[in-house]
Amino acid sequence: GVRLASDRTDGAVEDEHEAFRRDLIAGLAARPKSLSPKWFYDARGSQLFEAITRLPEYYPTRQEAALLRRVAPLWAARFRPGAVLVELGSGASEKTRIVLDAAPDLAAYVPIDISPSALEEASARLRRAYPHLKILPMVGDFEHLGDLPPEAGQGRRIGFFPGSTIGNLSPAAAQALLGAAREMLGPDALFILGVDLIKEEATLHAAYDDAQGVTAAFNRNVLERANRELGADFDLEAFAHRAVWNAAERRIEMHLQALRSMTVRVDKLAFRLAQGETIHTENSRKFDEATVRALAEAAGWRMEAFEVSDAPRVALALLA
Ligand code: AVJ
Repeated sequence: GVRLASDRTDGAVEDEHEAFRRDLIAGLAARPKSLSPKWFYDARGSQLFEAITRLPEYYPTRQEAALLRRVAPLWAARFRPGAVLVELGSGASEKTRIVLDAAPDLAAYVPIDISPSALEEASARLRRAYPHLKILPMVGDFEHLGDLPPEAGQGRRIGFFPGSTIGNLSPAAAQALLGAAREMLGPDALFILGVDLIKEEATLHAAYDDAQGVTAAFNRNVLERANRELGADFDLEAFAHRAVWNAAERRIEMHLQALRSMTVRVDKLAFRLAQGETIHTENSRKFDEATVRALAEAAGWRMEAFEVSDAPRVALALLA
């Protein structure tokens, strides 16, 4: 589950390696082979993701930041003094500043992220920039939300889940997450949700297969991480990065495709890959307004606003 970063022990790191090992073994044994995108975000993967957000082809971060600058002052008027901002998958917390600047009377900020290094660096930077804000970082997987720390206080809770990270989840898992967030944040909460919108395939494809190969390095890093942390023996050169638009499921899929047949070892286990076989590493679902509204309502929220950026278009929804 999610715990305060300050309470993290070496045992937590071991637990995480164990969970990665179990998931990798199950994913390599499955057909088709797959691995959860949450394993992308070790220290190196979090850095590579930050590099992706600055690529010319990767429009979502820039478009969402511009949109957030437009809507945050309007939406922050509803926060009330003493409110608590809770961000799921906070990473480098760069967009957070736009919300913090629009809401100077927030009492606390609770960033939740799976990468301890990204969380520590982001928290240290924010403490310098916002010395009067209580910052309570929590390490963990946003799909297993627990309770907020009592230090957060009793103010109105504002959930913040930008970046279309919800697109990584299946429709059922996305609904479960929004439902769990409503439980955690309480019936009085607000929730700001960022989603990427369906658009021309070429634009989507370029965003997930950039010319400099940063997304390819990000995808391959999960194999490098398995070699580093679990002693696996993936030959990185033997895998190609693939990004494909699945029109029926309305999602970009990332895969690592074996360029030759091979055997990979993890612990004492051996896994065969045929030439051309892929490990499916990520889904990034794309949305339209009706889908977001239906998802929010199924999870017990009401969609109060849906604001769209300039092209390439992304959206921010305000739920209550
Ligand atoms: C952080 C999950 C929103 O799906 O666009 C970026 C991750 N993957 N490039 C996304 C990602 C490939 C990103 N999310």
